[in-house]
Amino acid sequence: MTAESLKLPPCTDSPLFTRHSGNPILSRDDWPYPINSVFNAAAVQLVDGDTLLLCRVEDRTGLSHLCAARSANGIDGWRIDSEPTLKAKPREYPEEIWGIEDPRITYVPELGQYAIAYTSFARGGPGVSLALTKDFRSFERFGVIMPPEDKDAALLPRRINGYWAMIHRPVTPTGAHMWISYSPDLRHWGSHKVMLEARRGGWWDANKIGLCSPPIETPRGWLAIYHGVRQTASGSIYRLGLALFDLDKPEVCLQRGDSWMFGPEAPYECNGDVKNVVFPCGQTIGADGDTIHLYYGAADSCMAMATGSISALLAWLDLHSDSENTGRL
Ligand code: BMA
Repeated sequence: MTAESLKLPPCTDSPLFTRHSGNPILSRDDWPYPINSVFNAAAVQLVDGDTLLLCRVEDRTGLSHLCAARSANGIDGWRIDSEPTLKAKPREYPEEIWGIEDPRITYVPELGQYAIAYTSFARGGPGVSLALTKDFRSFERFGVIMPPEDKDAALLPRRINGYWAMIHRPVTPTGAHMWISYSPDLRHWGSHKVMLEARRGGWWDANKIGLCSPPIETPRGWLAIYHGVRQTASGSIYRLGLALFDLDKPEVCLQRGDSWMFGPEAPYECNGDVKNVVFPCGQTIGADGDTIHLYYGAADSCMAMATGSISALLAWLDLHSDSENTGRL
């Protein structure tokens, strides 16, 4: 039963993101080859101004690969690669035998390359793999950098105190929390630290949390949109929350929103292969340096876009912080 089918008015107390009127912006009917669904795309603005979405595409075997779609305005006129852009290579990388999923892209100025952190899926469960690319046509693959069970990873765009920093979401006996790990070379990872914990109990983000799009660097800190999962008698609900982390010590949470600020309400978010899911893996920032174009998978079936503002998100955090659950206590 959705808000739509109950004829409830849409929730109006969270106007932080406005859905594009043309949503969904990409769905399986747009694809140049037969697929089941397209969702959970990474996003980046290329130097020529095009928006590139690196989409998770599930074919009709049920397994996923990644496929690039480019557009001049980030909304329509998508030029979609005629075949998969990045596919599992299970002979070389057996940890990808069940496909690759949910990428996040970070442009790394020091390397002059894009880093793609993605989920590789195999019998041992999901793990985090890494690849570098200059052009989204050829890729340098690093294989698994965080063993199962782990996912929802993104690289920070610059070194922190000399080390690369990767946010990820391992599942440990204490739960599914966000961690950060450091590396001198992008291959060997250590100094693992918990960044943010699932809140448990009745909270909207009680059961699992994970990073959405790569964090946005602001003068006040790394601004991170994360997903929170609440398990209910009729399934999981995936909603979005906000947290701010220290620029020089990103494992330190400075502020964490109390309520969710975006959740499944539109029909394409409430109905699909997996109901009640909004799942962003990327955003682009407008020329004003403030507007966020948030790209998100909806109901594990299609891609949608919503627009927000960095300054409005920071102002909201000041009004809605939950000081007891930043992780600093
Ligand atoms: C998560 C991931 C996402 C998916 C979501 C909802 O665990 O697997 O790819 O969108 O579940 O099914």
